[in-house]
Amino acid sequence: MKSFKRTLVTTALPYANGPVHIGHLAGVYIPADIYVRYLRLKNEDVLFIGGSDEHGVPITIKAKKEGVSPQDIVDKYHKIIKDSFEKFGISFDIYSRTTSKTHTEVASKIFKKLYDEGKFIEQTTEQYYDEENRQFLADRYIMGTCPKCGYDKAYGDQCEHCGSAISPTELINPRSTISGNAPVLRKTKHWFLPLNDYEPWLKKWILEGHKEWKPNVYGQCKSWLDGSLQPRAVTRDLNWGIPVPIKGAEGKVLYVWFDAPIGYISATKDLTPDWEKYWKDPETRLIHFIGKDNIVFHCIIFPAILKAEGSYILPDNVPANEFLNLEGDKISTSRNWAVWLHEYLEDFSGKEDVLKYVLTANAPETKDNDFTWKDFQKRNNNELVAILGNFINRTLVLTQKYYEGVIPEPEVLNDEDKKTLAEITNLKALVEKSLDNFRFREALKEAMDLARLGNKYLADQEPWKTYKKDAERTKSIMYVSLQIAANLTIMMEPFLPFSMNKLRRLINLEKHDWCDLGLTDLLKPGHKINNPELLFEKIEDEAINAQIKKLQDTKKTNLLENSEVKQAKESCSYDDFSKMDIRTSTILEAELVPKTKKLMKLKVDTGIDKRTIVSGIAEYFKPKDIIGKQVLVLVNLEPRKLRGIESKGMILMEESGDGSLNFVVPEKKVKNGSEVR
Ligand code: B3M
Ligand code: ZN
Repeated sequence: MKSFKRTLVTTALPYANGPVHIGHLAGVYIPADIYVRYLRLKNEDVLFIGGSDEHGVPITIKAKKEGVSPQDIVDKYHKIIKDSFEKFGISFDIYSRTTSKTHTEVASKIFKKLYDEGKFIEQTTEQYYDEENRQFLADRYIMGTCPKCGYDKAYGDQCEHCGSAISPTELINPRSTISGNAPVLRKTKHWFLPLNDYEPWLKKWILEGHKEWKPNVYGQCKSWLDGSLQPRAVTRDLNWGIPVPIKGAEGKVLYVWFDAPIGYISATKDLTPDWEKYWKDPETRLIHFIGKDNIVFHCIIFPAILKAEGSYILPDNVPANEFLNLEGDKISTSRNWAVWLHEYLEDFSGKEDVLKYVLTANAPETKDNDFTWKDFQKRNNNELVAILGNFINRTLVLTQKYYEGVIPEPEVLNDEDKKTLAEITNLKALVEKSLDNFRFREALKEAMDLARLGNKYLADQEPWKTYKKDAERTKSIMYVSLQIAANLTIMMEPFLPFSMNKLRRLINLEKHDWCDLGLTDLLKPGHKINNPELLFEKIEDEAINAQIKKLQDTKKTNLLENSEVKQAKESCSYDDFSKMDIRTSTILEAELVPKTKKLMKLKVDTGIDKRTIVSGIAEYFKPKDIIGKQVLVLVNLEPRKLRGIESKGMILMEESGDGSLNFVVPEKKVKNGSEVR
């Protein structure tokens, strides 16, 4: 294997058009943070780069929606994102932004160099233009009917109904989402990177040279390279972004996917005057942590840009993750279907490590995974509290109780003790191997095995029993347990940094390097530890139910917002209408129909008679709540049998589209049997 002197770790730059959520964390930021903390513990030379992606159409769309400027949007969300990462303990060396001055300079310089060296091709194409607003329309600003499925709200780049990728000129009846008018085609000039020219080189570099990349990453690259690569436009007609730094390109900006990855370079430059060492010395190892939707940009397009430029190194690995779903549904910013980091930090203050733990234990490393609040609670209570927390607590409490917090001097260690201590080194090797290969969930499981080992050791040795009859044996047991606890502060540090900080404080231990992991005298006899405190607390149902309720409310709001008002039915004559005999009636009795979910059996007074009606309202109302209620009943509907009960008539209900039902009632109480006309 090639040896490196230093590592540069980058994480995808989140668009500053919304806060970050658990999907971002699980896919990108938590694994990157674990990796970087691990390398730092090994005293390696490593830089950890992050920042906000502040250009591109997503920002302008959000600005339009909120009626503010793009700059307002990025200022707002950059701050929210940066603050929440900081509180959560994502240990960036710099968290920058692509609207910085340095970034404009670096990106412009790279573009200019490629342009001057003739690395782009110029092409004039026809693009949709909004004449009223005098601007070219980005794909997302054009809507029309999908040529594949007929959905009439398809976007210029994709139909969200059938999922097909489309190009704006394929849309039937296109319209500008800005003015609502039909756009016209107008000629415009752009610069393209001829990716096709880089195809042979990319094939060799990735398909032959990087077989070790994760199968999901390698597979996606292969399918791109097996198709044929096309020239890619690196400029856009847009009024938000880095101006194209050449004459004759007024009103045009760099394509956001051209400038965003260059953001990694500019951020490094803002961080250190030594930045070139990290970007141009082949002894630097460059690693991009990203989500699966960014693979083509990081493995194909950005490397092609760097290759064309000529003086930069290329990524050594791109450990992209799959997606995390939330309670069975795809996470979606626009549908507010997410657990937002800044909200989690408020709702679960002091439990940053719990989310890190759960999202690592359940990371979507090889396939999409699901986050559920119940699982979150279970992993906290059954793993963090019951395994790690329990081991530490028992060890510290017993040390306090038996020796007033002073580490005992063991006379002899028996075979079991020695075997247990030796196991630390074995586990260390496993954790290292997993981390070196970006298998974080496996690494975490192996690190937890050290706590499991500690628990088993305590349970087998039973110091609470030996204490009464064998003082020497007890000392050995406690000594071994304390060394395991001390080693946990190193092994768990990359995963649970806040908790290990606390644990070090509890046992009065300074921070140790990874190379000390495995030492069996980290805590020397005579060393005094502090009073025990709990490392993790149980999470009660109440907190979890509140989160589940929040999501349920989101679902309801979405349903209501997205439910469309149905088209009017065909017209009917007055005669048709007057055939219906609708009367005010009062519900006298109500009971659920056994073995059904939806049906309720009602006895109603229609003023004409007292009759039975079976109604599909049981999911929305409780019998006791509707008795005595005045309602409207279609009394001359043909009787029919439901579950063996004859139903005569129908109660009129309003259906709002969020899945709920409401009774339609007279404004004030009236005589039963009054007609509705
Ligand atoms: N902002 C897309 C995303 O947030 C994009 C990543 C840029 S990485 C250089 O998924
Ligand atoms: Zn479609």
